[in-house]
Amino acid sequence: ADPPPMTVDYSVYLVTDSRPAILAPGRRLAHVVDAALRGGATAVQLRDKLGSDADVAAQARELLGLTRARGVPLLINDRVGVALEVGCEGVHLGQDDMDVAQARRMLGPGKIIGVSARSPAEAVAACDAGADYLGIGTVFSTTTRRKTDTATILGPAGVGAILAALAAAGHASVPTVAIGGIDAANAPAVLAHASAPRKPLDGLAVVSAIVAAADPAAAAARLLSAVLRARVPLVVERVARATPVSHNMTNLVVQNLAANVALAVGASPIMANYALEAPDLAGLGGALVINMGTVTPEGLDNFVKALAAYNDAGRPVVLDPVGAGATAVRRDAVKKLLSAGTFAVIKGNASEMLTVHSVITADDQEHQRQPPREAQRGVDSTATLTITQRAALARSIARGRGRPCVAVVTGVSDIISDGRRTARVDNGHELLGAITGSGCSLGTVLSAAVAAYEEDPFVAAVAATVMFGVAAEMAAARSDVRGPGTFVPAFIDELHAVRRATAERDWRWLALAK
Ligand code: 3NM
Ligand code: MG
Repeated sequence: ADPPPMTVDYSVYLVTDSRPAILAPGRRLAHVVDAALRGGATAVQLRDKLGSDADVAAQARELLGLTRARGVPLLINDRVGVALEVGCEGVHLGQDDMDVAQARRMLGPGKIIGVSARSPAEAVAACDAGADYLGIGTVFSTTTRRKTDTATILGPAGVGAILAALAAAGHASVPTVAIGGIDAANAPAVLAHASAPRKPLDGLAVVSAIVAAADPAAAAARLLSAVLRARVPLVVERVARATPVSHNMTNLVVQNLAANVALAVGASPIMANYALEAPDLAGLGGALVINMGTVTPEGLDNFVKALAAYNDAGRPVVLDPVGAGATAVRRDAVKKLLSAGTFAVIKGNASEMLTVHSVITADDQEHQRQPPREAQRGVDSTATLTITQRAALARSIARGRGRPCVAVVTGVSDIISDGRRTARVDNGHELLGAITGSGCSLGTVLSAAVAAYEEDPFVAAVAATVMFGVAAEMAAARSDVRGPGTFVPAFIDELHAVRRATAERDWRWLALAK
């Protein structure tokens, strides 16, 4: 039997175009695709209307080497025979191309067949015929396609109407991407206004926004961040509805703030540092936060036992390696914890994450016990890494050593990576750095999000980070907030307000999100 079609992440769907008007002369398509994949493109379609089948097949083989290395599907536009010949993951068919049934007969059930749809009728018909996903367009006028091809400018509202029709026809589960004139600037509007309540878009398909970009990796990353951001309300709502247990083994300083933050987002906090309770608590279906803010031999032993209990129960664990590089004891604690079990999320500032990284990559040799080059004072972040370096750090930790996780490197810009996708969150406020326990309570929000949104811990982590940062901005903007002291209660209020607004589908607060 053929394997089932791979599960595809359509978030950022790159469609190629090698014509000089789009792909600047002197640039190679493979380089652009490689950069886009690095930036976060999650699917690729080779679209070449001009070349011979042999040329397209050769190009496809080169791109397949890149996409396969990243677990991303490669589809070919129109030319079913070429897709069959090179063995890529599927095809994309326009309304004038081969019909779905015939393509299915040629390709078999294991391949992905996408179809372009310009109207509710075309969309429903394509799903009835067995399309695996739809490209809905043209959203905005674009010069990438000839004018005669893009007679139907749908606008975000027109896309929304097609989505609503799909839901009404029982096709809500067929993934959809919008295409045509989309870029990082208009992506938020497309995602907000083109999504019917019961049928949100699964992603954005772009040609020029990536292929013609000066920096295709950055362009793909910006698009990915926009798509992920649009999923934030989903996660916020899920946390509030599921009221997941957030079991915190944390330091004395932050217990109260972290528990209040958990309550504000709708989670159910349990502050319990005694590991013998962990098996019972793990059975409640929540998540555990291990916060190294206070390390003692007894504490570390409790961490290790609780980690095992949550791993055994298949429940997520968040590691907050507070002050990881500050002392040899803490560095050893990180080492012990990383070898004792698996973490769904590891969150720390750049200094802490540099230490985590050095522990993951160390060869267990004595010279590796030297403190990391990045000087550390107390638990404050002193590392001054560029965004690119932070992204590389997050990606490398996320890939781990056979133990993948979601890595969150906090800072003015927070970087989140699962090794395959990397997002940047610019929300937050400097007052978060002026109070104690803000980073620790982000760990608590992360735990609630990964517990409630298990299907994608990366999306959960992005949502938690956005929600946290947006609430800080809203609190800091309040006229009753005059400094760190008044900020704390306002911050808890605003986290709670985000949750309430989400329940009422009043997502104006998302406009704050950068
Ligand atoms: N298909 P850009 S619009 C390939 O409407 C394609 O089905 C469309 O290019 C459709 O992102 C389009 O540069 C071109 O606007 C999209
Ligand atoms: Mg076509």
